[in-house]
Amino acid sequence: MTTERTLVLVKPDGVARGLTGQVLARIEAKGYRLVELRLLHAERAQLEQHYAEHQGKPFFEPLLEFMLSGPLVAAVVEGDRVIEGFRSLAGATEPTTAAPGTIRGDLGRDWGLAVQQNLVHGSDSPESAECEIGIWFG
Ligand code: D4T
Repeated sequence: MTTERTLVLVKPDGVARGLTGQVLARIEAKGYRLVELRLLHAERAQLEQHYAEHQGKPFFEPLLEFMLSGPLVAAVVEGDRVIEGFRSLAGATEPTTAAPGTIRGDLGRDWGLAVQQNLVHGSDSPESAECEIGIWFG
């Protein structure tokens, strides 16, 4: 059985730029199913948990400040191999080099800041997905 759930975030840059609809449309057009959806302001404690692996890295504080800078959209998305599939839709971390056709490649760019503003997040493994869905949806 390969049906999975993944945690997707439309980060504050995506919400501020009015791209939430386009991101969700790409997810739905691909054939995945939205099972939870929420617009919220993140709390610092949630982000410290969500980005625990990056604690101590130079971009950690700028990353938290960015993620606290405005509302974001959290979604649980379901489908066969959706964890891998959404990361493929999102494209590479760096929007400058992300492939055209991907969310980051089509809609993102480098802004010369201390942290990448790359529009979306998607869980990278079943373990991360379970943990992250707990962080954002309790
Ligand atoms: P997320 O986790 O936000 O979906 O993005 P990725 O999976 O593509 O990237 P990541 O976890 O490695 O990084 C988290 C977040 O930090 C920013 N970042 C990352 C950055 O500004 N500079 C860097 O060198 C790295 C590695 C981008 C995404």
